[in-house]
Amino acid sequence: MEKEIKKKKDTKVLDIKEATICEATAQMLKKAEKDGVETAFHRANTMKACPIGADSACCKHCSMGPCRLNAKDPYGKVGVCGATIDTIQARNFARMVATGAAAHTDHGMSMLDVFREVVNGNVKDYTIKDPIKLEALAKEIGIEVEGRETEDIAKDLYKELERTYTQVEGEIPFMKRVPEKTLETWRKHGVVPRGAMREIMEMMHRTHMGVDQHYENITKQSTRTALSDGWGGSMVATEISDILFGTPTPVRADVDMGCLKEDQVNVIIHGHEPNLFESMLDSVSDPTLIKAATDAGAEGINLVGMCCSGAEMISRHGIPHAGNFMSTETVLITGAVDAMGVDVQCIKQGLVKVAECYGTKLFTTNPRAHIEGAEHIEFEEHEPRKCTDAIVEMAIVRFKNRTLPVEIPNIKTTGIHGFSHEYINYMLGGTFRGSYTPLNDNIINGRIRGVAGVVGCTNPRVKQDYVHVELVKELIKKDVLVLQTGCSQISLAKAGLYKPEAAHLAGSGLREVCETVGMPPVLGVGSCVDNSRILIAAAEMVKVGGLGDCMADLPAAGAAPEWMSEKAISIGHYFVASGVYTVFGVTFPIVEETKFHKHLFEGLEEVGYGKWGFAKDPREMARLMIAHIDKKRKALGIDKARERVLMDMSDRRDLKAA
Ligand code: CUV
Ligand code: SF4
Repeated sequence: MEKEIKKKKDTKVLDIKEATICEATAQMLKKAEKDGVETAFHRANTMKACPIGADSACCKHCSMGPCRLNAKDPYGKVGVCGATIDTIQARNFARMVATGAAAHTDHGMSMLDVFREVVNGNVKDYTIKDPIKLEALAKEIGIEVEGRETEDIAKDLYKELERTYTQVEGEIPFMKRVPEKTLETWRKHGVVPRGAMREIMEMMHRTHMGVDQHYENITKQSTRTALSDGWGGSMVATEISDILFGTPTPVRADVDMGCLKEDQVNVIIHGHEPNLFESMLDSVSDPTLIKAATDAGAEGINLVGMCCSGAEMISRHGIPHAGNFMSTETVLITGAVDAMGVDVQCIKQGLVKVAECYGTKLFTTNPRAHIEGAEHIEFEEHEPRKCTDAIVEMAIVRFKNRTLPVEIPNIKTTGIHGFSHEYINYMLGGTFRGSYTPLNDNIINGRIRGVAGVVGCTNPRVKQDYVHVELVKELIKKDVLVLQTGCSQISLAKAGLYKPEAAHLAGSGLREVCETVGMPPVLGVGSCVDNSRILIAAAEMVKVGGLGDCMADLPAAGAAPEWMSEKAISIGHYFVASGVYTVFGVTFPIVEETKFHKHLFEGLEEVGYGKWGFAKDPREMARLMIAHIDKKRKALGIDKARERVLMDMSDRRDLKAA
């Protein structure tokens, strides 16, 4: 009996080697065991995912249910109202898109709020850092700029971009950036977004009990909603943040937990909105606060980012980054974090307990996101320093009272981050002829096989970072240039792929391009909302010419190998809608062999969009993406060029060897 109980317990022990390939996180998980601390890794280990939910075979949209269908016999049963498996799955999927899109668009709208207040002179702590981008953007969407003051242009830009959210009829402003043929497809299908608020509202309406009950029609609105995110709210968030805080250019920066400093006051910002982080940047540079820190016995104040806030700040300013989504709890186990300030999205409630264990001060700052057990100090754009100064002051107090031993993993990797689409343009084309022509040329001549976006979260249901790293390594080995955002960018940065020297891991064609330009084979472009940079780059590639006339023609693919959030589903769907083959890992919330599954995985492509794909294994994922890229190369008639260039290069090597 005794033995049996013990055995049962053992099966619940977390196998750290299977949980993560991040050594710092592994070290902290070992410490967690010693300290008796629980994290999401442990909870995922003991809590089995609900199998019916995992298949999206249940509905709780009304109180005649909740209804459960049978994934093994999907058409054997319908809900009480008669809803079929396709309706139920399409509705669940649609609501994930709506929630994800709402998160991104609400974030974007907050950035636009700050912009308006800056332009009107009501907010003085932020300014317009990139007036050149402001003007270029205004011009691009049809605002008169010639001979006008920046302030006037900015006012018009605000009014124009507000339509992204509030417009009830017509097309959102950034539709002007979409390649003509792609836009034509969207118009034909009636999915050009009007305004994000309208699309999300309609999506929620249509998924109410007894409204839209045809999976194809539901998906149409999912598409429209997702596009209002990618080409709407997310794009506004990126562009306005660049205008206010600066457009990223390459910058050297460190990642991993070794960025924490034992002898300094460590402050972490985790969440998504750059205004909080920017203000914190000011706070930690304030001489009075620095003096307070040194008076408390610290060598200084050390500001570090995490998750997407961090990905955005490492890209824009080279602020060190301590780790991605699955490391936010474990980083607190170091005992070195004096304060963590969070705003919105991807903030685990579990942080409260871990913070408590180590006496770390955890602060919520956004009126949208309080957490029971965390102290709330509201962040207010008109007086941002009030919040961030207070957090630093509390961090100093915690530093002074540190009692528990600190253990910081001595692991830190350096790399180059901050490739905005503007910079990619400049890097490849040079100052005077900045353009995507050289990129297109290198794709056409076959040195670069194609382009992939590898993005998204980490998830305790799979080994942290492993799928990201293996997938990207495989892609670059096969000459696919990889663009990255969010937690995936951090996974690869930790693995050392952001060093220009990592070019030696690339295939000979891609390596040659990287070495000529001096860039790493993997380009980090920022946070999740910055996936819009990848859309803009793709649109630019179409416009430059030679690679077909719509985005679906490009030899390109996308992946979110360790996704977990509803935002990821919205991102995936706007990439698919834009013409990209997008492969997700971990799990896909749909029963196979249903009409809805077929619609997403095949049907959409047949009518001119991209399509969804799924694979758990990174090599299988790479295989699917590369096969798609090769299919597109063939359709473009450039498959032969690649065979030639590869032949040339090995010939040249042979010559050298001889
Ligand atoms: Ni917005 S959405 S875990 S922080 S990438 Fe990271 Fe990224 Fe996913 Fe969240
Ligand atoms: Fe069941 Fe239909 Fe109600 Fe959903 S909407 S819970 S399927 S009765």
